[in-house]
Amino acid sequence: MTAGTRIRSAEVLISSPSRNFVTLRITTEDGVTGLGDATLNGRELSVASYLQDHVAPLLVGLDAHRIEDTWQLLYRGAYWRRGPVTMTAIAAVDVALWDIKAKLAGMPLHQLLGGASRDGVLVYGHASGRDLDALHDSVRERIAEGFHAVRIQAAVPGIRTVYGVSSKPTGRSSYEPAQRATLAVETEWDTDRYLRFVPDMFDSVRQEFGVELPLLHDGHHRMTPIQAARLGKDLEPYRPFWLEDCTPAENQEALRLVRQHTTTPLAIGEVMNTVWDFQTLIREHLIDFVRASAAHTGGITGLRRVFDYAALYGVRSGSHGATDISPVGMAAALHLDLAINNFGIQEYMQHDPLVAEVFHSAYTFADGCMHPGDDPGLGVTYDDAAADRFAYEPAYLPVARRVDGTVHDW
Ligand code: GCO
Ligand code: MG
Repeated sequence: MTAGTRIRSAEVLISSPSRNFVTLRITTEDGVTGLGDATLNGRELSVASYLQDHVAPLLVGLDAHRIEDTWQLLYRGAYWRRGPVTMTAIAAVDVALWDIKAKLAGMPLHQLLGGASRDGVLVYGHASGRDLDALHDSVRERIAEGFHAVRIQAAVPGIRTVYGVSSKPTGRSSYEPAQRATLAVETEWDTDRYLRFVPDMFDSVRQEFGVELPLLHDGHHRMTPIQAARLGKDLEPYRPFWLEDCTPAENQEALRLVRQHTTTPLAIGEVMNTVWDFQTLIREHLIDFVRASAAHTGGITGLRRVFDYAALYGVRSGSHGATDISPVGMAAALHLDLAINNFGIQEYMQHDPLVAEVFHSAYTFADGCMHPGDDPGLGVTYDDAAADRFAYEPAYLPVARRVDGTVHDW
């Protein structure tokens, strides 16, 4: 090992340009820096502490080039395996080390992952509305911005507030699930109303925008398997690109039931953290798209493992790209998306413009597709001075209760 590539420091950076982000910066003896996204929405400080108190001291002095070995050291060496806090922390280290390696190679990261398999990465944007007219307006906005695929969510008549729907009439940055507050906001839930409404929503959007526009929808873990099977069947005439997180899929076997009843493509995985969480889902062909993110699934190393396993079974990628994935996490996803063969689609929810004051990223969006850019490494830099202007503020994801008061999956 050359002394210059030893890790000199690992700093945890917290900033809140419109929302909270936790970022890890690793610096080598020679002063080469790498960034990793360590943001776990609504539980940010737990990962910050995990990194600061337990991981950073272990990293100092290690060779920054030894990515796989460091991954194994942090995964096996903790004894306590898996879980979102651990895997987000490991992800941050892993992505920062890939950033460093690619910078040292003088190449954009995707070159180290095998090079580009495509010219650009198809992304989907978010459309939502408090009623169907507002949803149509929102779809129109996304199309005007250049999106070729759109996720549709709308308020369900009879339910006060619901996941995925903006509190403002239109606008891309108007929906941010995490609310800055010391207590979680409570939303309402009624599955029967939802199941009756969603096919009507698809019908109205298909009538307005035709059959060709790829449409996606997020069920956000709120259905039982038989309810999900019902919805999947009801949506078949509208040919959704996918139905996302139809059930709380940590019960992987439950998806057998859904699958027996519907050919609607299924996407699952934004709350999963390792390849083990996908083992049955992939091996039994129970899903069509892996929804995980590099930021929560052990980084480039962890997510690549999932994608390569998925490729054996014809399952494609569909990485999580909500606003709680920082530009660093987004860049990591885009480099992987560009390189792998079994890419499907990438979520691009678009950050508030304030985020670009702290994170300067090389990635671009045009004509429905994104590209990570050709800067060496990830192509993202962190502006410390700007970050200092946005202090951390406690924020929580909402919780949901059924109409009788019972806690439900949000
Ligand atoms: C999505 C997600 C997000 C999550 C958020 C939680 O598909 O974009 O479901 O909206 O709710 O990332 O932190
Ligand atoms: Mg989702």
